[in-house]
Amino acid sequence: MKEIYLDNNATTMVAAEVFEEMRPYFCELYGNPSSMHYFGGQVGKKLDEARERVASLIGAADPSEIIFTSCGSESDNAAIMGVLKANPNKRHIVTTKVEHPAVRNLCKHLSKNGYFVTELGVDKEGMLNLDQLRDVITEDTAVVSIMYANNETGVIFPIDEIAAIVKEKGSVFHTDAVQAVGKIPVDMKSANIDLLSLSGHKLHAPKGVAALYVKKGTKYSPFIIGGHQEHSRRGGTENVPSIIGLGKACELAGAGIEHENTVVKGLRDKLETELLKAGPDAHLNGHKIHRLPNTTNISFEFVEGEAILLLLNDFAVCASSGSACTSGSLEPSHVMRAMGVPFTMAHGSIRFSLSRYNTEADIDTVIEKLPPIITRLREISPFGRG
Ligand code: C6P
Repeated sequence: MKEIYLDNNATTMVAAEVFEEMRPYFCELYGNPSSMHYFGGQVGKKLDEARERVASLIGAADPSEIIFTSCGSESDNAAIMGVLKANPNKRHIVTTKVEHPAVRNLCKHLSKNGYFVTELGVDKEGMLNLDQLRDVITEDTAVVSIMYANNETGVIFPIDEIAAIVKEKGSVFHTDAVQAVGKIPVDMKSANIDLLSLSGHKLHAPKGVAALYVKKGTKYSPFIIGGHQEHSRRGGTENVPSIIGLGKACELAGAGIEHENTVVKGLRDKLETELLKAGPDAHLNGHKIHRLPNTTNISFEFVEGEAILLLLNDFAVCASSGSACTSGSLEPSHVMRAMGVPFTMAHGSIRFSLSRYNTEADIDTVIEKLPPIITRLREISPFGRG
């Protein structure tokens, strides 16, 4: 049985074109891009091309603003730590209650180590109150780190407005755009974003490669200290094949962004509309409009999300109950809690995240198979409704 993969916010398939572009850089063109000889030099040129392709996708003014890293989590850590190290007199960080653990747990760690962290809440649709943001930024605020789009619900924050507020208040703005880049247009020229994180495996590049954008002029100290790689902003020999893959994936994503926001969104909307018809106890989590085109998060009240996923497995349907790195936890996700989703709903929340490789037949299978699963589980529900 071929899998119906609807967990693309967890990770994506490497695109065939990406794999082909990477292939020569394992066994043939394996030189070190920092080497003086011609053999390394040709790899260095390909690295420059990848940097240009990443810069182009996010509208960076200059490719030198892109630093390659090992994962989205490293990009997030490097952004926050890099700004804190460069601004040692400031001790305040502003973030939100719905960030990915790469930001949230780092901020928790920092709050136990001499920093003061303000976590902004969200409303029941997962949206921020921008007046509150304006109120909490002080002269002591070293960095504001707010995600572009939420990995569990797909909710998109008004990043341009947020960046403008942070600028007006004189602080530095980082956004975790790991889920946004490649799915919606992201443009560094039109926004006052100082630092932005993205990750390869969310946009059909391999796992283990990512990038951090640092706008020219931003005070930043390297997080990984080592050699002169990445213009002395990230030590360590570059993961050449994967970076080349990331470059190609960014080129494909730029060309495919319209498809994402028409065809993929159309499939997502069909799935969502039909599943919400499954009964009055099915609810959408997150803002109906301000959302990534590929993501829907639906709660099936009085049913365990993990049980739904297990039964979907029988039909090779792959989805998730939240983010991959917290799966297996019995607690409702921090995102559902922050949105005030009641316990009986938060426990039955399922994230479906699509990609350009999904077909109408995939969606039709889920629409056919899922409602009877919900009915069956409700009959044996431990939550008192059957
Ligand atoms: N979220 C999810 O299932 P890595 O995996 O380190 O390249 O990226 C981490 C990361 C950072 N920020 C956001 C918004 C993310 O969604 C992720 C990865 C996956 O939601 C795996 S936990």
